[in-house]
Amino acid sequence: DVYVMKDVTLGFGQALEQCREESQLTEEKMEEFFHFWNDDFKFEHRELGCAIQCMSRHFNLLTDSSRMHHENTDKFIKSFPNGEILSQKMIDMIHTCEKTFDSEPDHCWRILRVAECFKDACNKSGLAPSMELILAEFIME
Ligand code: BOM
Repeated sequence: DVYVMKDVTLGFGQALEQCREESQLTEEKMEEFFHFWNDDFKFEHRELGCAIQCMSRHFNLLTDSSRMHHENTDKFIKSFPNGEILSQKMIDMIHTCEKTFDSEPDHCWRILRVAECFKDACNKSGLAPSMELILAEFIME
């Protein structure tokens, strides 16, 4: 559900700082990863795709061909509270998106398209956490 998605996103976002420089993602292009779920979040900078690739690598979620590593992604999602209720669904959605954009040879661009497709799929299935929910995390701290 949306609470699990919130936790997984925020966990994944922990790698942003390490990856920002390597991906040449300026603060101007993206402030914070939790904006990912904002309705007006833009999927237009190739550097964002490179940053998501770097963040995925940080958690060992990619294969040698920069596709999702299913087993490691399953373990990663299940490392969050109640992750097991969402793991297979998320993996299926990401994999379906990967197949749609498989002909894109540039890893950064392909991953950017996959991320956008994943977000759309989450919105359609009611799994996207609202920004209110994400921000509540920071207010409660
Ligand atoms: O083909 C490469 C697969 C990489 C796809 C990454 C899509 C995810 C976008 C970022 C949102 C992340 C929230 C949680 C990710 C858990 C895997």
